[in-house]
Amino acid sequence: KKPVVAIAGSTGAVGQELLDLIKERSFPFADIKLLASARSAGKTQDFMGKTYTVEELKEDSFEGVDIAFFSAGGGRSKQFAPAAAKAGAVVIDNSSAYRMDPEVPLVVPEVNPDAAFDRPKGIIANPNCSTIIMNMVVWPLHQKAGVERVVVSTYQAASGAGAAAMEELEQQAKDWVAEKSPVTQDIFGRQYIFNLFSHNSDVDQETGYNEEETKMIKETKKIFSDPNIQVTATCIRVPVLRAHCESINVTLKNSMTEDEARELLANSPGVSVQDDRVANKFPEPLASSFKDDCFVGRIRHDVSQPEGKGLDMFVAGDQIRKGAALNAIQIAELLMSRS
Ligand code: 2RA
Repeated sequence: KKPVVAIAGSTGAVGQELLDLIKERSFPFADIKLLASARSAGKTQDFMGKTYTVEELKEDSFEGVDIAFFSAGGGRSKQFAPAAAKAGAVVIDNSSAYRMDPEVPLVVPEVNPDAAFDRPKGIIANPNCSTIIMNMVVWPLHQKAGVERVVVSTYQAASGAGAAAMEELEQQAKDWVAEKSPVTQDIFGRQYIFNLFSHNSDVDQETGYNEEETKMIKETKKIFSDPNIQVTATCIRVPVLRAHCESINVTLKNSMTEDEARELLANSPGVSVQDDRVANKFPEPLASSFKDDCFVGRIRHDVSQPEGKGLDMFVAGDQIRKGAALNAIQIAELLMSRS
């Protein structure tokens, strides 16, 4: 039976990517409901030869819906996901609203697929984009050699802050060329072009960690079902449009050489190795944009550790695809594969 699919937040960057992926991956559906704010209600969108009208997201929007994707912010998820689940839909929520809820599985299909089938609330949470991208390359190493500790530094794209942030980055480039000073600064309140800055999420005044860093730490422990894995993160916003990059250092329990790591990662689902030292060709955000895989390179023995004990690597992944919409669609495909 083909599912009736709803997309709450259909007009946003992730909502639009979900539609693109439904088409691109021939995800089966009997009907699609596009849901958004009252401001967007009434807008039409042509999709696969049919014209759909955006409806206002309401409690009763989910009658007959089988799969409800949410990407409309944590507040909307808190307000409407329970009603969607009550109406019988499986909710796949891209917001942070339910990620740490013990009754809500937090799923990366390549890592913990079975967790998706234990969902007491009828809700499955999609992890934070920077967490997904890091987990995609750390998980195979953790399975094979055991990872004691992860140190990750992120280089996060504008897309993580939404379509408006991407538009402002482009506008700042135009302002710079036009010698407009200061450049347009509505989203981040500072110059973004030719600059970088600590991730714009709130900072814990006690620990000094921001919310993005805390998500990477807590979500990884939940997704890996390993409260003992030690993670620390520094999350930075960089002037790149839609792919996140991450520098990752792991400390291993059991020995693994860089060649073994490279071989393992090359055979890991959803991961592509780009590690050409001769040509100095390694993952880049532009080359990784609009791609499904997470690209990993700079794989090397960590010389500050005994041989086999530590590895350094550099990863790039499309924030809107694997970081959000693709992971959500893959969760839905996983559900369909076992229904
Ligand atoms: C960001 N991960 O990149 C956060 C939210 N998508 O800003």
